[in-house]
Amino acid sequence: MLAASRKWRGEGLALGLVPTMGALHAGHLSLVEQACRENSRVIVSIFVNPIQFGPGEDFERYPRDPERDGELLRTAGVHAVYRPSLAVMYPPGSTTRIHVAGVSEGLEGAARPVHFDGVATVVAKLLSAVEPDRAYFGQKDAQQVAVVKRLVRDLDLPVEIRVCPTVRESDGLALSSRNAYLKPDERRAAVCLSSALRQAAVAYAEGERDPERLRQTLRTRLEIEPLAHVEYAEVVDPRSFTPPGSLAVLAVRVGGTRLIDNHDLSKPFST
Ligand code: PAJ
Repeated sequence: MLAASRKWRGEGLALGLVPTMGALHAGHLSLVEQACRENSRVIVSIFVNPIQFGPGEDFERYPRDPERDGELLRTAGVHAVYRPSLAVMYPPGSTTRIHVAGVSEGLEGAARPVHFDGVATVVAKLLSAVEPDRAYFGQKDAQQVAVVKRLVRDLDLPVEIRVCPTVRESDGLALSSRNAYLKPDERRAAVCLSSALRQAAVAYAEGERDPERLRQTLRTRLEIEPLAHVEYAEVVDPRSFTPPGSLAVLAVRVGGTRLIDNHDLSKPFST
């Protein structure tokens, strides 16, 4: 366990953990703010986790800006930043991986086969190092939330998983470290994700429940955007990540950048 965690737990202080891969933006900071409201002490972890990136994905070029991240976290009032090295997280000979069967296998899991084993493994390790009372995750990565909740339940991990709403730009684009890859015309095209979710939420509010027609509403909006290539656009159950349900989930390539977004269609879409 981290020394800071041991001290604070010993003093009976409620401890929150916000796991991140750095390149922090207002989405991450909203998790930090909620954690600061709900706990006496907050630890943010920054670790670009190699095992959740597949071959040919963006591990090497993933944005890294440790100084700026540190400054933002100091200003936000975080009590400690945990930046484990690769050698601490995965010493030579460490081969164990956690596979959360079922919920991790469709959609993102199908598109990125090693991704959720890498996420589940690193989240379990971070929870074990920090032993927080609460850990904070963004709804932006809805399937990650479902995988982490299943992991915590199945392994009886003594932590409460808190889920925070998606923070968006004023035109609706969900904040993401990967938005930095978008060229100006791609940035304009990227609004098609939130726009598709908004249109599907309007259809749902008007009474549409047919999963195929809701799916078609999403696809029709995405496919009019020439720079966008749809990987998946589905309406699923938020726990199992299989149809039927009311959670619209999207993965779209805009130019060379893969973007994901989601929205619970039973709620109005607001930015
Ligand atoms: P990362 O992509 O850095 O995201 C850290 C946390 O911030 C995640 O819980 C993510 O859902 C949340 N987040 C990202 N964009 C957001 C937005 N626009 N609004 C609200 N929350 C947002 O997700 C990971 O890192 C990693 O997989 C990790 C959990 C750290 C394991 O390596």
